[in-house]
Amino acid sequence: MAAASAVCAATSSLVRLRAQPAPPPAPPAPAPAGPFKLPPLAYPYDALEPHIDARTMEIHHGKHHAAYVQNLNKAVAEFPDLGSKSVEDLVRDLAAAPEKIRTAVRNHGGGHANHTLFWQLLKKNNGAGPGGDLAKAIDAKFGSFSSFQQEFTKAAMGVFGSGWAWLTLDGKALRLETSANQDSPLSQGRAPLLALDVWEHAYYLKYQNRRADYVAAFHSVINWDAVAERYQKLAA
Ligand code: MN3
Repeated sequence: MAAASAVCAATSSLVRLRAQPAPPPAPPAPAPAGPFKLPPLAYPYDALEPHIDARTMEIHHGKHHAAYVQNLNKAVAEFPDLGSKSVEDLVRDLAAAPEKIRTAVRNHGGGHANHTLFWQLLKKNNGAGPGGDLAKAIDAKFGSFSSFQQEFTKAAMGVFGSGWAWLTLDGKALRLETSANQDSPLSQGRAPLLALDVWEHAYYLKYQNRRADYVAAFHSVINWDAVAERYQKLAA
């Protein structure tokens, strides 16, 4: 027995010698510090179920939006003056951004601004539409709320590839428009009231290629109170 133990001990010290314990995994690189921050969602990831699923919200906010913020911070790192501007101001005046980072500001600044707004406009509405002055303006522009819904859906379906559908203010007039990639109507001098992300990352987990189903579901999670509040403030 003693001999067997000795062999065992010798073997295990050999094993210890040969197989050094693996070093602990390196901690993930800390996100580079920067002036722009990922705003927390004001509701849980599952708040929009079943229309927009929790897993999509978690990845969309925690990975995709976070990446836009991170890449924007990287872009502005050598231009500290830009960090004192709001992301909306950066996107509103792309020409003012140094040429070297103008495309990054357009893409990642746009991505940050667009998503920040998008999250604020989502809430299960149980079929309720807009009220007040916005309702009147929608009726005046589109004929009726249901015509607006159809037109908005058509616009969202018409975005080829990745982009956004928007209800914006052009001066004081409502306007339906779309943009490619992360381009924002802010860069065109217009104020976004309602935004719909039609990048596949916004819906693929639940809807795969069925953008029409996602756009139909979106109408159930528009926070019309928030949109009406924007209209009140921006069209005043
Ligand atoms: Mn997105």
